[in-house]
Parts: sequence; C-alpha cells; structure tokens
Amino acid sequence: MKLQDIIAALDLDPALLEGGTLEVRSPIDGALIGRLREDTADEVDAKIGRAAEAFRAWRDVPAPRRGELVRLFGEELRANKQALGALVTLECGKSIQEGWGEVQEMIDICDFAVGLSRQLYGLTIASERAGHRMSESWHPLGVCGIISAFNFPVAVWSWNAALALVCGDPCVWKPSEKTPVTALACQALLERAMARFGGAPEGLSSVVVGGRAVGEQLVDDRRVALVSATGSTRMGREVGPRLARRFARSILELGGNNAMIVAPSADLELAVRAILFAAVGTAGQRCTSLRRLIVHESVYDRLVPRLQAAYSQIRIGDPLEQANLVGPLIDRDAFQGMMHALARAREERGRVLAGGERVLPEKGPDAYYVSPALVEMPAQTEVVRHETFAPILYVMRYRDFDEAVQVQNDVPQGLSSCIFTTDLREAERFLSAAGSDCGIANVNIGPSGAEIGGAFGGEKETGGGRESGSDSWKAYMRRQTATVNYSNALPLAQGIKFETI
Ligand code: UN1
Repeated sequence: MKLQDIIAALDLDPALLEGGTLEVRSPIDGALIGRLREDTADEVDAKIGRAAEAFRAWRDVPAPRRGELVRLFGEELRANKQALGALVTLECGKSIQEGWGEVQEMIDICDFAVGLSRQLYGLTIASERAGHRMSESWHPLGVCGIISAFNFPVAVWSWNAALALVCGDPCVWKPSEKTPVTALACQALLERAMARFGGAPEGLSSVVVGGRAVGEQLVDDRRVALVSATGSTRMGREVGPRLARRFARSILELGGNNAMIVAPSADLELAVRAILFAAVGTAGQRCTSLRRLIVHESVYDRLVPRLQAAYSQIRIGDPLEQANLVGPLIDRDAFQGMMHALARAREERGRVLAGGERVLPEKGPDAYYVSPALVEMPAQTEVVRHETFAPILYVMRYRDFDEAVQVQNDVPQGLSSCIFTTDLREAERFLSAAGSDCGIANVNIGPSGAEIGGAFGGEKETGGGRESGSDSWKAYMRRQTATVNYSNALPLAQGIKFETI
C-alpha cells in the first residue's frame, strides 16, 4: 500500500500533512511522508483549556454512555484496520503483521474498556460504628496527558485513551515526533466516532504535535491531572519529578531489559521460536524485546547453534511485504546506538555469533536495516545491563537456578521476564516473591507480546506504572471514601469521647 492509498482509505485530510516544519520520513526508505504543522505554545495551551472545559461536561455523562463512544471508536478501528496498520508500518517500520497486530491491540482495549464502563466498581466497607455505612466511589480524575513513543505509535495511546474516556477523562496526546501521522489518523477516526455518538464535548480528545517543549508544557500544566508517559528511563527521570513537584499523577512506562532463562528441562523447539519473535520482532525495538538470554550450561551447546542457524535465515527487508519479518531501525541514532553497544560488548569480551551489520544499502542512505545480532557474553557486563533499543541479544551461561534468577534481576530495569522450563518447581519459584522482580513474568512464553487484559508495566527504572488491563483503570480516577451516619447518635471513631455538653 502506498502513502496516497492509505491516506485515501482512511479518508484523512491530505492538508494535515502539508505546510509545516516537522519533517516526517519513513524509515523504510527515507521518503518524505509529510511536513506537519507543529503546535505553538498558545495552541497547546488552548487545547489543554478545551480539554479542561470538556471535563466538566464529560464527567457528568454516565459511564456506560461514555463506553458507547469507545465502542463506536472500536468499530472505526475494525473498519480501518488494514489501512491504519499499513500506516503504522510505513511510519515506524515494523512488519505489516505487527502493524495490523497493533491495531488489533487497540480494538481489544476498546472492547475491554466498553465492558469496564459498566464495572467501575468501588467497595463497601464494614464500619466500626453502629448505624454507619462506608463505601468508596470512583470519580473521573481530570485531563489525561499521554506521551507516547515511536515503537508503538498507536496502541499505547489507545490503552490510555480508551480507559481515560470511559473513566470520564478528556485526553491530550503528544505522540513521538517520529510518528505523528498515525496519531492524526487515530484522532480523525475518533472524531468520526464522536460525530456518530453525538454530543461529545469539543476538546474531549486532541493531539499536540511537536518536540520536547510540547511535552514539557503538558507535564507542567496544572490543568493536566495525570500524565501517562512511555519512553526512555532518561525521559522518565525528567518527567517523574516535574509531575511530583506539582503533585500530579504519573504513569511511567520506561525502559526494559528483559531476560529469558532457558532451564535444563526446557522445550527447546518452543524456546527457539519464542526467542526469535521476542528478540528480532519489531527489530528489537519493543520495550518488552528480549535482550538477555540466560542459558543452562547443559543445553547451551544445543540451543545456541540453532539460534545461529535461525538468525542467518531471518528475512529482513521492506516491512510492507509480508514475507519480511524484520524491517528497518527507526533512524540513524538507533543504528549508531546499536553499533556503539556492539563495540562495547566486544571490549567487554563479548563475541558476536551472528549478525550485527548494516544490510540492504540499496534502500538508501536514510534507511537503516541491520542484521539482528546474537552476542555471547562471558558475564553480565555493563553493556548488558544497559537497554539498547536495537536487535541485540546477549547470551550467557548459568549453572544453578538461584544464580540464573539473580542474574535476571541484577539490572536496573524491571519490565518483563520469562523462563522456559517444564519443571513445575522451577516455574513456581520463578513466579514467587523470591523469583523474578519484574512487572511481567511468563513461563514458556517470551517476554513480549502481552495481552491487553493484564496490567502492563514494570518496576525499578521501568517506572512502576501500570496501563491497560486488570485494575489499571484506577489510575485514571479519583477514589472517594464516604461514611454515612444513619443513626441518631454521633459515635466517634477509635472510641474517642469528646463530650462538650
Ligand atoms: C512497548 O513496547 O512499549 O507486550 C509496548 C508487548 C506489546 C506492547 C509493547 N503488547 O510487547
């Protein structure tokens, strides 16, 4: 699918892609997608203002009715899955299967949110006082700012937006400046759903296009009650304290450095397939990508040669062609980051067993295709402890289970983790309090490709936030504890006596 066809299929106004200063290029071949207008500080201010205004109306709309808007948005996504998925691929370079998968993830969260719109439950609590009733209610919180990254340009926004909208919160979205076109397309689809819905307040959802300054404005504006930010740990270190300073809420979804332990009893057939998808899918540019492989010494010599063979057969190329599983890196910086990490790995006595080179030069000077790298490391050295957003998989040996878990946990990040084992005791120990310290821990599944139904996020430098399923919705609402006295007396809690007359 060509850009023009995608724009036409989505019925997107071509004027949105012209006349601005933000050049957006496809990583596939470096071709220009558009020159987008960037929002000025005044425009950002006005959009936040309209969102704050919209909040006053939207919070009064019954939650199941708010769910109806998200249901209609899900319908728009279903009808436009092919084209929007292709636009995702065109703009961020992930394989077309994954581009469609990303839109499916949006549809899934919409379905989840629609159901949730009738289940924003609070507790009733036994009061210690006679004739008293205690309960908690969940109320809409306020404007939700969403800062998203290039690698999941639309799905992560939708995790936030679908929940925020049913929870009663308007959204202001700052997409990555590398992938703003997919954001404009999503906004257009949501506006179409709003038109069918009838009566959604103006400013309920908006996109702000621009760089760092736009993000900072969202973070610092007192009218924005919650900012959900996805990106690097470096970004989170700035955003987190700024939000804390004004007592705003944050959901941080930052770096990952995800490992797989391959135990002696592992089904190696399954492990190889899981390793490939997790390590080279999305060209290693998921926060959940597999970056560390911790292999028991008894299976090392069976597993690693199979991986080497598999790595030599990975189909790299234009991600719009279904045969190719690995597309380009997002840009030159990503390529240089990868080369730098490989050089450091060599300095730290690593041995590149496969890949690690720039390929397909015919795609042009601005298209950075690489062969995914498999690197044997003597230990978990500094470079291994660092997240490099590129397809590098470091392989290490272990001897004893506790040592493997200790290595798995001994990194600053805590997003996702997994073990391949058929030993029930090992699996359960891995999932126990003394096992993996990550927000996500899988058995016989790779670390990436989580379903929306679970809470998504991680510990330590990953930032501690949770998005998407389970009870993540609570972060988008404020909890109110209410105690009602229906007796004729006024007993005080804790049995305190305070008799004035
Ligand atoms: C991300 O890389 O920021 O679990 C999100 C996964 C996807 C989401 C990744 N469902 O790999």
